[in-house]
Amino acid sequence: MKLVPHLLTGLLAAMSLSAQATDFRSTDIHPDGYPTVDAVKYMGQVLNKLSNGKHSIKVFNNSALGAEKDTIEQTKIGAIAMTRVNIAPMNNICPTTVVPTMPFLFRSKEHMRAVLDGPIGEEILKSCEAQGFIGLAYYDSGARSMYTVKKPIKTLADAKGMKVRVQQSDLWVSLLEAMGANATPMPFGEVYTALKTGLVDAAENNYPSFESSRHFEVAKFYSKTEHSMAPEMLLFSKKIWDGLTPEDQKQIRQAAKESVPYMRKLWDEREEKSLATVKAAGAQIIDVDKPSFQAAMKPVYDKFISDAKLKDLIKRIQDTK
Ligand code: BDP
Repeated sequence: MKLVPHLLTGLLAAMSLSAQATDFRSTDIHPDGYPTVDAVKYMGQVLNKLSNGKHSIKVFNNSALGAEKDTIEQTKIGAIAMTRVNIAPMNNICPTTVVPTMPFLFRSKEHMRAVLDGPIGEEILKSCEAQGFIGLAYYDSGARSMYTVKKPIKTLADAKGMKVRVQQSDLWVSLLEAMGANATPMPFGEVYTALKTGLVDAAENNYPSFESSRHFEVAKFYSKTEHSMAPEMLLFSKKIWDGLTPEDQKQIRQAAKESVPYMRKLWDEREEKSLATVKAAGAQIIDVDKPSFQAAMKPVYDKFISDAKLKDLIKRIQDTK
């Protein structure tokens, strides 16, 4: 008779433990070995340690659960716990995310990191909560530049009339239109075929994505416009978050933060490696007349940095040393 209550208590304890212990599902469009994917895996290890084995993260990479627009939606409704995406597909959803996406805003990698690590970065992450996302961290994404199939871009005039793939964001459409190009928004996974079949003449990205996606095989002219340093974001589902204990939440935040320096180290190494790989494969790295591109961006600022709050954020970023 005495055994029964003990058994029951043990059983109940086991049940409640297993009800709380979670393997959080996270997504990425990149393959294994890409810095974003490996950094989220690392975050999972840190979380597992911090939670004494209670929590871990399972990464579904290679667009296994869909393109970024889809995984953002799945995160919002709580079908998945976390998604690592570029900030661009959040532009239409969470208005302040246009700020770090703006063309020629950051002066350098160091400037970008200083801004995103500080109160401005925090403020922008926080602003996505109202739309159902807990912004945990930013990851690096380097500088994005144009690459073309047929002829190199050297000046702004060369971009005129080109069909250019962009991310699914109104800001990105305007940015390319300001260069005189025709913007075609589409998911990353479709770009290789679009370049190969001539559906688009060009795309734009950083070295690691240009290399890892093998776009360099079809678009050999990489023109260093370095027009945006739109970072990556780590977004957690608010719906799932609200059901976690404050302790869980603290551990997840800490694990995400700890994965940032790890990611940056991988990123810096990968940028160099990717550049070497594409060059060895015959890609041409071309210097451009950058001021002509910069000067063309005024309409993009006029259109997207319209209210006082966004103007203030831009000013504070420019003033950050
Ligand atoms: C890469 C980002 C990825 C985006 C992709 C794109 O890492 O999140 O999906 O660009 O252009 O640099 O869509």
